[in-house]
Amino acid sequence: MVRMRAFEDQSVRAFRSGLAGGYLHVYTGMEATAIGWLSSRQPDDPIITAYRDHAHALYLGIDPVVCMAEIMGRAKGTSKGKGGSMHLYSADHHFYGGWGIVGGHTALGAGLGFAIKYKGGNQVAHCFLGDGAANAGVFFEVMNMASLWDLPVIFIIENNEFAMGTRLEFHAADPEMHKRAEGFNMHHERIDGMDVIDVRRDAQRIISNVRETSRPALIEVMNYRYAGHGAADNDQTLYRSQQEVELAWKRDPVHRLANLLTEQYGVNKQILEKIQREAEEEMEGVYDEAAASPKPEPDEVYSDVYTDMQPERGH
Ligand SMILES: Cc1ncc(C[n+]2csc(CCOP(=O)(O)OP(=O)(O)O)c2C)c(N)n1
Repeated sequence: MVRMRAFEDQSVRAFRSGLAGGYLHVYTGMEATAIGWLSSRQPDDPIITAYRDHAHALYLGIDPVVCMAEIMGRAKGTSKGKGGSMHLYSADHHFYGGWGIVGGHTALGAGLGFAIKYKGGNQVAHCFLGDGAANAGVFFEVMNMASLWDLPVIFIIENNEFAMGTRLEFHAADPEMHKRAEGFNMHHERIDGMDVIDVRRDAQRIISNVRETSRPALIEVMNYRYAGHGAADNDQTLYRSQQEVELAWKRDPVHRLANLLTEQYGVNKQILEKIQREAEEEMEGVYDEAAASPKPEPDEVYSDVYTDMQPERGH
């Protein structure tokens, strides 16, 4: 968790220094969800998420330098520097993005589930989405098809209480979003996403059930977004108070785990401080290495595109 948070601090630094092109959204405060959930997956389970994707990529083992290089638009980035923060990707790590179109990737999540079933595998597809994305029309079609076709896919709504500049109560007719699965005859539940141990326990139970039955599920994980929507969201007073954010920090998953370790397992606080320091130093190094790495060659713009656009071929 502390590595992810330190990485996010450095990614914001990259954005503010003008080294990160495009937009950037951090996962700070939500770490227990990705870690608790992904620690319960089978290593070859396919994973897909939206644009708040740094933490998932790191947890799945993608080199932080390669992730930071992508954020900075460098040649060694996961997508050769063409995707940026929202488009981290690594098929080798079973990580299928990183998507910017809100809700659109849920159809790809169902597709990952379909592929598993078609090939007769025993994997489960994990599709993370935001609470705002759960309002997109496509998601209702996706839930219907996933259930109708018995796809082994879990839709994990990371409910951080906000969708860009609006709050849950203002955008969801029923703020208990997991209940939407009822209309599609699909298992659903809401779980606490601020305690990494609890998330892991719940995820293990839910994932093994989906793996056994090949029936999809909709899980709403409650957490909180501490930072603005994106790195350029500087005026949050339109949708929340400072006091609310301060209260949420009291539930911080990193502090919660630290308290558990010190109070129940007798771990020395100095050890935790050392881990924290090492994570910060590591990510400062990641920033420097990515910033020093080369930019893509101009010709690279023509590769990995759908059509043949080589200028020498007259297109
Ligand atoms: C189809 C589409 N509509 C609108 C947007 C603009 N947009 C970007 S993020 C966002 C809010 C999404 O909120 P949520 O799904 O809750 O994710 P969070 O940012 O909280 O992780 C919107 C509306 C978009 N990217 N795609």
